[in-house]
Amino acid sequence: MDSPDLSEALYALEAHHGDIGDMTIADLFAHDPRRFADFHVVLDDLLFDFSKHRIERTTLKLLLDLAGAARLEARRDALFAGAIVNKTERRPALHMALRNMSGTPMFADGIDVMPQVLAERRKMLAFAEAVRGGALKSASGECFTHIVNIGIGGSDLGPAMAARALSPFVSSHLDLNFVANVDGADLADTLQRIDLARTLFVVSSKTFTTLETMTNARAARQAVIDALGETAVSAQFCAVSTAAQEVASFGIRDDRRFLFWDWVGGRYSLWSSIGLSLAIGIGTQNFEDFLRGGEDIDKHFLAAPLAANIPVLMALIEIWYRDFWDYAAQAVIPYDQRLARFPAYLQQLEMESNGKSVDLAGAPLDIETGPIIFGEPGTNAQHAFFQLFHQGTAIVPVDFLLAATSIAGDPKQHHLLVANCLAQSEALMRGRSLAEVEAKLTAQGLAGDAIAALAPHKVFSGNRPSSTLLYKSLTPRTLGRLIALYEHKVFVQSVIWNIDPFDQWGVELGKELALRLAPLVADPQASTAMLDSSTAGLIAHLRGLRGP
Ligand code: G6Q
Repeated sequence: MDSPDLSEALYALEAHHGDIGDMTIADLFAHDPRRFADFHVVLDDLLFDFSKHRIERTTLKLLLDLAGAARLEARRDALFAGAIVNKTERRPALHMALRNMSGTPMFADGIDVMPQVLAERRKMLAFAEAVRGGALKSASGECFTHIVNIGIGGSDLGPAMAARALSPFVSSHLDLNFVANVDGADLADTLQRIDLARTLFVVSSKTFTTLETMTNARAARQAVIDALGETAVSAQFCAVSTAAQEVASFGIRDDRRFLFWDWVGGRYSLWSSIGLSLAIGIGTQNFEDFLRGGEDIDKHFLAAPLAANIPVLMALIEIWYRDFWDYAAQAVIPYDQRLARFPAYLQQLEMESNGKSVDLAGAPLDIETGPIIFGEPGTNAQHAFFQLFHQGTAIVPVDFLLAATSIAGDPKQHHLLVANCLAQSEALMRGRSLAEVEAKLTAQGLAGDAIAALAPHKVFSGNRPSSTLLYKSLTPRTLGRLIALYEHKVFVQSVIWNIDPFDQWGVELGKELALRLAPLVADPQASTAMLDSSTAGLIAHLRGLRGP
């Protein structure tokens, strides 16, 4: 944050925050009949409503000045041009190449990556079709009916989330499973549900060294050997990785290895061969539509003026709350049951990317970065944590995601779902004053002292912000659009905060310590004298619980 322009833009926003502190969102609507018209953006069937926020035109102008001071457009163009944006790992972040449908050259390290991207995509989709259509048989000559993706983090959350989101598009004869946790229960429960003889395991790991994935992959291989014999392994396994050599050493045949590249971050890899299990489920046309959705947003991000650029607006509004209002959390509430895993997916995308406290040069930041992201589908969430949204002391801005029509759901039920979503954003914004509560209780016939006792509990302060993303229905293309919107939002924020959104060093320390502790947990005699007293005490109690 040492650029004078940036400091000036931040000061201007700080001063503006002081100026509009008392203004409510309801006031903003009351004073401006054009508010919705001016505070929404439409991109095909997708509408982004950002009118229910504590912002006015000046706020937007100042936030856009901030983006200008951070040289957002130049940084965005550098991202697409394959510049080394992941500074600490010295890599570009070119996941947009994976959804480039025209093959227009895109460069990493001066080399056009598109020929290899298109070739690998063709190879992966041909394999997916062979599995789906039954041309590719299991060791016993049967069609595959169960697919088990073994991966974790970026090699799990994307395909698992998308398989659920697009379940109506998954062939009914295919059962998609996802095993991630090193907790053996994850694999054991999956093995219970499937018929091994008709199961294809997809080992998904960028590095092919990840403890959880390799442990589960070895256990799955052993289960196949035990049930079907050693020779079945080559027929029942395939792999997705950047590490061709390690995949070969695991015993996976060349024609069953699907590669991607260093310039694809794990949490941005669903667009690559990491999407194999999804592609098997939904088929080539739907998978390509999903990629097209991502490409739609790339084009929008590159071409739309910043003031009408959805990921830019999403990012700037969140920065407004994080850095000037000190709101520490952001909720994502899909009123779309099949997006149940979308908040978890975004937790990784956003919190791993922007959960940083030093800038690109390694200097400590003097500004708050990524908020805590959480969410659950509505209406379920209304019956759980929405109480805090409406009446808690913390203010949590919400992104509502809503489909106009349901795929394969009852239309009447869908009307109720939509009404609930709209009601929540209205209630958060409008609130209910003490006078309104008292009038309501009086109309219900309550006496004066009963009203005085109850009324404060029924007041809603309102003035609680939300955005709504409204789309026609949850198709593969819509899902691609939603994911890419959030990806670019995260990137824009990283530019303003001047942090590296493509590394994740914060996950390393725990991994290292786990490796050091594993032998002490496994061996009841091993000394714990070098540990802190809490860790040593926990291990002692654990040993006691396990018995001799
Ligand atoms: C994502 C992270 C991380 C990664 C997993 C799995 O951006 O890098 O979540 O995806 O640790 O790594 P592998 O794919 O290498 O097994």
